[in-house]
Amino acid sequence: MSQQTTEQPDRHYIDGEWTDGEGEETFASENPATGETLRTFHRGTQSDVDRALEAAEAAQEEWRDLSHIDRAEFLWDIYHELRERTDELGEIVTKECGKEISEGKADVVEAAHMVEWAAGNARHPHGDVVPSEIGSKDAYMRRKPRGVVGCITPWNFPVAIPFWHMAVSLVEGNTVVWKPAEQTPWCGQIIAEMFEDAGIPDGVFNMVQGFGDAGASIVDDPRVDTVLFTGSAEVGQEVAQTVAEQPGKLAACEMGGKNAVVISDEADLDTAVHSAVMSSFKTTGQRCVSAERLIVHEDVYDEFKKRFVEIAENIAVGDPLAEDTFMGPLVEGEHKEKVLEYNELARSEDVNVLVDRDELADAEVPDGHEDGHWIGPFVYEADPDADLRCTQEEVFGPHVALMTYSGDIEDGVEIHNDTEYGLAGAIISEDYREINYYRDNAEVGLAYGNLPCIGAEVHLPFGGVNKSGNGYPSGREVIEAVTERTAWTLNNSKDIE
Ligand code: TXE
Repeated sequence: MSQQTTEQPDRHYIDGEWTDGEGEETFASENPATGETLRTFHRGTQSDVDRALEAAEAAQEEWRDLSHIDRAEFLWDIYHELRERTDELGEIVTKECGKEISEGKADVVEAAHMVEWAAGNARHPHGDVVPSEIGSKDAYMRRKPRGVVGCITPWNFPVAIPFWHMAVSLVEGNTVVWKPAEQTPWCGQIIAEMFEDAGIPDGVFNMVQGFGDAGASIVDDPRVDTVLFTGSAEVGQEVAQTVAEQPGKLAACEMGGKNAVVISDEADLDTAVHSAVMSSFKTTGQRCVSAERLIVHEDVYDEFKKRFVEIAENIAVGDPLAEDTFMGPLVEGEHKEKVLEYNELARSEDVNVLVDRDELADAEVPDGHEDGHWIGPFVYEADPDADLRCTQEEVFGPHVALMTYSGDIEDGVEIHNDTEYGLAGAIISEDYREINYYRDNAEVGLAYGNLPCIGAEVHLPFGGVNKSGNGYPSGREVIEAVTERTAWTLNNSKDIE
């Protein structure tokens, strides 16, 4: 890995070369647990994006002419590197985005899974042979690459999500221009180094570091055939609108949620408490599938509340590199402000606060970490019939509403679906009829039964419904956004039909 001195900020990777780019500005990546500057980077401009797109277009023809299997070879090298360097890279993920160390490593492992799946898929069938209406004809569907794919990724899975976007795109024969999140450029740097080490041909993979303006330049540019975006609902909607104005261009966006776990009176309470704690507090609530609403049947509510609150009061917040830490810091100061504002909003909306660890006691903050972006769980009871912003808007932190329902599972699922989002949700119940009802009626793209509302398997689709997204920028379905389908019919007889 390249070493950095403060005089030499890290660069963009464009057309097989490291470049400072055209801009004057640099920016820093910060360790959210300590506030220390980790590395500095050149900030990408529109002209850097322009050069990257030019390179990606120029590399298109040769890259698409390679076989899937040859293209996958580059990815296999990266797969092995991700596996061999999991501990080292996991530590960098933790240092840069603050998630606790086992999650930092899991981020790298998930990236390896995605790369393995995409590269392995090169040897699998890539279309359909279908019967023709006419006996003498062969009819089948072929896939072709769309061309240039623009990838815009967030900070919360800074290694896994970029590979979710890029691995399938590349194996299918597209070239890529990628902008990592501005909070996690070091992870971006390492991924670009991996592509360089794997010897990927010039221009096939390009990375421009920077902020939303560089992202917008990618989205706007007519040379981009598909945009893959994971991030906020606001930016995702902008991306979808811009792309809709350019005929022939596609966008697949995944934009978070206001996810819920329904806990039935038929639930095993140990499973329920474990699932709720993992769903709400893992990654300090900063997963797109994290649950901010727990909808509990009134018959088991008191017992559930007692156990959940006790854990939330005592959950270990601290140095994410320490093995006994459950929750690391929030990713940055600005994000902490946002979460605190939502906690304040909840108080002003007259909810009944049960756990309030907004400002951690000084004693809880580890030595040398006074400038970290610490926060503890905030848990409250809310009326599901009240129209509250705090139970409707995504907070992206350890901010959890407990709500009750009475009657049947239908009532619980009605509250579960009462949000504009639709990414993920879970049901905890021992009654298979309730589970089936939930599976068929929950308005989400990812549904979990008797499991925490977290986790993803790369060979499943990953995406939401309603305000949570359109298309699937991740998981196996990404192939639909990055390939064209040709319906091919071939006449095998001498008669012209
Ligand atoms: O997202 P942004 P941020 C949610 C979560 C979080 C909020 C804001 O609620 O609190 O979003 O997070 C790039 N055109 N999620 O600020 O701004 C940006 O540079 C093109 C949920 O990180 O959407 C970054 O690379 N690109 C989510 C990426 O978009 C633009 C995970 C995401 O940034 C752009 C992260 C523009 N106009 C946050 N503006 C999930 N789905 O899990 C910014 N970007």
